[in-house]
Amino acid sequence: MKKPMLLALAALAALPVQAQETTLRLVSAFPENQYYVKRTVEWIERLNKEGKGTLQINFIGGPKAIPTFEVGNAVKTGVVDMGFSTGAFYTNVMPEADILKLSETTAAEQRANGGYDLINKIWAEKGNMRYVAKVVEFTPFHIYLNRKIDKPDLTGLKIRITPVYREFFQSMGASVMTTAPGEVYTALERGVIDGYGWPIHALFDLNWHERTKFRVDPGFYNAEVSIIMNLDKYKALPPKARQFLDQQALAYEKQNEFWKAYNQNEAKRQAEAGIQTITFDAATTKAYVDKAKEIGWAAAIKASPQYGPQLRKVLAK
Ligand code: 173
Repeated sequence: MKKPMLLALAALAALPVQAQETTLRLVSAFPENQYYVKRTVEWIERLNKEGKGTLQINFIGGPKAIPTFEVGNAVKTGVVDMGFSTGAFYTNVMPEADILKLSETTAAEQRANGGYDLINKIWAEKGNMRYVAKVVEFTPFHIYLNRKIDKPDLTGLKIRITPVYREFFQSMGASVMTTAPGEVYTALERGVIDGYGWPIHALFDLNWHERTKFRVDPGFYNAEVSIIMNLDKYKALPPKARQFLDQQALAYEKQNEFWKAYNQNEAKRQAEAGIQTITFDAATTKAYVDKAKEIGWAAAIKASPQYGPQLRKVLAK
């Protein structure tokens, strides 16, 4: 080998490994004290340990950094690289985002049946986003109330919502008010709302159990919480970093069975905290669950005549 070549090789070898390291900034649309967020921060810590020299994620914070309903746009425009959010929080980017709550197939099934690819096609086209992984599932939503009802009728009640619950709750006569999770405690405390829509879990993270008397059973839909990423940033990742991210995110998604036992325990904790369940007779219960689904898909297809029906094929059972 000629001397200049050797010198060039020596110079290459001396390059610090960090030269290829990419750092991505991630914000959470959920409050930082929510367990989801803590679990994701732990995932990031592990990723950062293994990703030295390849990929690092810098957790910026929660809604104090970027308000809940702005995280989607921040990811779309590249103000931040990544978001930890749910579709209902970024319907201002694309109405399709909220349709994922209607998933009856699992994230794993959606990876296999074309659903994950379809979601990514839509997210890329309409949101300039990569849908990296779903990390909360197997989690129904419920109505929580401070006034007792004996049938699925919310007439005269003011209920906090996000887009997840809008059409279903309105169909039961509720008057609705959209707020980020961070505003629910104060709204309950001040009596501004009589109840709220929320998953089976995470009441305790935000102390809402202190201000909640009833939960209506059964639940409906399937909470979806995921990691999303600016598409340009995703495409610009060095191949090794992208592979590493995909693999780490998929490993995280594969732990979703975790939520099954977690949710059972959360229901138990709610009972122990004195939250009473409201149930209906069998026929009313069936009508309630069927109506949630019917109204959800009708709204989805109205909001996205183009993609609603395609999503239904891969999400519904
Ligand atoms: O109620 C909500 O804030 C909401 O839409 C949601 C969605 C997924 C997980 C948790 C909450």
